[in-house]
Amino acid sequence: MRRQWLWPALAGVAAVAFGLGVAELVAGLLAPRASPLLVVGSLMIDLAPPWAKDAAIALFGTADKIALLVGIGLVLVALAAFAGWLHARRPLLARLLIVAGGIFGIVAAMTREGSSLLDAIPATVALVAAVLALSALQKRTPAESPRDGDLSRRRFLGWAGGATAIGAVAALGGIALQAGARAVTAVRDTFVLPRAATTAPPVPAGAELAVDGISPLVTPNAEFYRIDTALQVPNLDPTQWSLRIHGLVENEVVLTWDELIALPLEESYTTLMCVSNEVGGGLIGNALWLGYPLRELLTRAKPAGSADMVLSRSSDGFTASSPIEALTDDRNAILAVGMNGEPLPLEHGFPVRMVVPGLYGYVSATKWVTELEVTRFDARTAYWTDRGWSERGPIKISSRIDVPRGGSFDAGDVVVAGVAWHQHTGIAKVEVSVDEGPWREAELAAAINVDTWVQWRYVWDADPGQHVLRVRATSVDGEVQTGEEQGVVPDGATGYDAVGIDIR
Ligand SMILES: Nc1nc2c(c(=O)[nH]1)N[C@H]1C(S)=C(S)[C@@H](COP(=O)(O)O)O[C@H]1N2
Ligand SMILES: [Mo]
Repeated sequence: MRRQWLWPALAGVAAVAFGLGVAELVAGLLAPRASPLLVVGSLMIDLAPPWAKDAAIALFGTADKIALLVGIGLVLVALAAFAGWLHARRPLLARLLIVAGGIFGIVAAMTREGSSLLDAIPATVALVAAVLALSALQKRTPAESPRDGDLSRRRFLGWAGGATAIGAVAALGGIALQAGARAVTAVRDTFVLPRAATTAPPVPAGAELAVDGISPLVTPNAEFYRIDTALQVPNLDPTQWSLRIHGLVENEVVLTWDELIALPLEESYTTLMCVSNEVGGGLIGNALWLGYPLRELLTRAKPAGSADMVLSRSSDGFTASSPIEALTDDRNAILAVGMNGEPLPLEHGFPVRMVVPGLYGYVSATKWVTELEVTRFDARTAYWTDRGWSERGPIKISSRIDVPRGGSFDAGDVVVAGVAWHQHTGIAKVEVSVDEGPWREAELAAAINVDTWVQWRYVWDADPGQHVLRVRATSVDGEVQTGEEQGVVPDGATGYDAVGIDIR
């Protein structure tokens, strides 16, 4: 009877060990920077008041981080034991306690710099696995009767020990998988971008309109959309990286990282966009890239006159087919190493990616790029073209209403604003129409260059009632955005972005 608290408490500890172990493995596979233990540790470091940090360093010196993790571990064991004890009495409360712990882990993961939705998965897995394991183990806590006690005790210890062992093995696997990603993160964090030999012309005054809720002219890296097929972000050590240019060329070229960053690098603003962006969607972003012109590298390789395509390949086997003229004409098609003043974030292609103004990402923006094969469209196909997407992907002229995105407003002046783009051509005009009425010209902000989106705004004198706003853009070469609706497959969506507004 004395031990009535012991078995449930052990069940709690084993269940939490199982859950966290499995979560480490999931983190290793899907989200190497979202190990629940480590993100909680990082959150504690962020939240700790300065005196606590000083005290920890005074007490533990350089072992302060180990001390923190050991401390978190002890608190976890205590909480897990308590949850187990509670589960034997008030199962619902115990589950709530574990769920609260899991949510704390999710918040910790999501508040890390550059986190994505994937980073919420490990802590979610931990909480679900721990709740299920705890219910299962609780049912097997030993009977107290002297006759069956011994056997059921041994059986319980087998189950609890088994769960803990599975957790431990999973955790070890997960930690091994995470190590590679952490090593590359460390390399990236200490890498200082070389200075640009050619800086981008300053952003013109008036390019950024002061409208609440409009897309920022330059998209912060943490908010930049991410699209790729990489379940695990490739971990490329820059010192091991090289780019091979081969195929229909006179000279095969191999470029190493040291050679690349020693070249005169150029800065340029380019707006990148995904072909899967629906009209009005968010798969578009503008950044200041730092890189070296692909044109120069291809000149070194001397492509054959018969070549009409460059198939770029990433370390994880993704391929994109770019028309060779887009990489050899005078546009800023680059091999990029920097994004908004930082080394490329891991998810955006560290250490090296391509950026080509005017082409959708799937035919040009290869991240973690390691190979360029100079070839022909009739000889090679690329990852997405094999899956039904168009062989060529020039970006279509388009525009988006950022504000208002619905809702209700008072009658009178309502500021409508957004962005418009036709990379490598440029936008000449943006117009707004209310309830399919006449198109009225909006105010167009200065453009950074023809490869970037441009902001616009329109002051609408709104009458009470339900209204629908539409926007359309006209490019510098006179092309007017079509209202004909087409889905994203096979070569990008068309149609007008439309927003319903209620005016009081
Ligand atoms: N290696 C690799 N590069 C890739 C992709 C990919 O799946 N793998 N996706 C492409 C697509 S479809 C787009 S839209 C852009 C997105 O780049 P971003 O994630 O930096 O915004 O990357 C391109 N480069
Ligand atoms: Mo894309």
